[in-house]
Amino acid sequence: MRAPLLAALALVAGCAVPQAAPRTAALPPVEAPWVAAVLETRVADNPKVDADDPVLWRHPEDPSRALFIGTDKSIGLYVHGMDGAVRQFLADGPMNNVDLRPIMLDGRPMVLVAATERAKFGIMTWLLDPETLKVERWGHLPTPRQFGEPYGFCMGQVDGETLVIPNNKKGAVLAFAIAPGADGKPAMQLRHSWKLRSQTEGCVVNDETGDLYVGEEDRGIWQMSLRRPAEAPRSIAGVDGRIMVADVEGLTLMRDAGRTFLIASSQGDSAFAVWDIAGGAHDFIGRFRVGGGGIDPVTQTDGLSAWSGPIGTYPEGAIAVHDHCDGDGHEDPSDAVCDSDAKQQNYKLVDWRDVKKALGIR
Ligand SMILES: [Ca+2]
Ligand SMILES: [Ca+2]
Ligand SMILES: [Ca+2]
Ligand SMILES: [Ca+2]
Repeated sequence: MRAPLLAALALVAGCAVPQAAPRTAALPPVEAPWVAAVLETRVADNPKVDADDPVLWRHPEDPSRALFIGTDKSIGLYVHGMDGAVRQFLADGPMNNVDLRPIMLDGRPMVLVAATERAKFGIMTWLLDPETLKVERWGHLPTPRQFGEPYGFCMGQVDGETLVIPNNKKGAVLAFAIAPGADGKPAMQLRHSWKLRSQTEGCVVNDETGDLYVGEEDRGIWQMSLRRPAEAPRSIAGVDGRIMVADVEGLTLMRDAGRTFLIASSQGDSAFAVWDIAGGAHDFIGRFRVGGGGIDPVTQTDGLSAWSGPIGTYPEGAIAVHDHCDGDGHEDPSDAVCDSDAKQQNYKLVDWRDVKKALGIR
């Protein structure tokens, strides 16, 4: 496995660098209406939660059985119930981004949860049992030494293979196939690699099309193909100060009535941008912010995760978003100042119907 891996990493270094993302003249940011969060996460015994990236999940047959998992960049992984309270904490080291996909293990349906691990440099994996809703450690998979600290992360399932996709602060993106090894522990093999110019982080896979979307924090959003990995990355949206204000952070997909929406965190102005990507087009729909309704506003938004269709008490879907500073709800939503040193970072949950209403999506 070592020789092909080294060859693949050499390929990463020599891979064609895509053209610069388009930049437009200095126009003001596109208006972003406020959407109130429905609830937020709470960690009663840790005032310094260093939240970064969430992922939502629900039982395939029972939408009321749902979870809300979030990384803590300093200490591990929190599993929340849909009321925001902590169900489980896994002290498995500093985690950056998290994602999940269903897998079969010994003939049983399980959910593979995985996150980039920042201390030992690798991918930490857990198994979520859909019947007990318990998350248990599965194993740590080191990423190649030359890759350095794995940073952003997402997963995909394309043509029968489950993929774990870490990226790093130099813009290298690696896609590994992951499966149980002979010992029952996870094993992974490098499949594809790409190289963008600068720091990448947020990413998401459209399992239906095999498209991978990666955020290059200072430059914009790129689309690569897991089915045609030799194709050069294509620019979907540049950091233009209007729709996207650096950094580009989390990326997620929401499917609704035959349409697929790409949603991105515009961290620089604490907003979220939405595109309709059905049929390979990327039509900009609008932007929104999260705040109001008695829950403090989301600022310096980082990771996010959408669940399409019924989950918990949300009949059409929900979006979990990171907030860098959890206030008491009495803030002026237009005031982005919040003393994050004194506050916990947390995750807010938004009802997709409220986003649709705000953006006029029918
Ligand atoms: Ca970042
Ligand atoms: Ca982040
Ligand atoms: Ca806040
Ligand atoms: Ca709050």
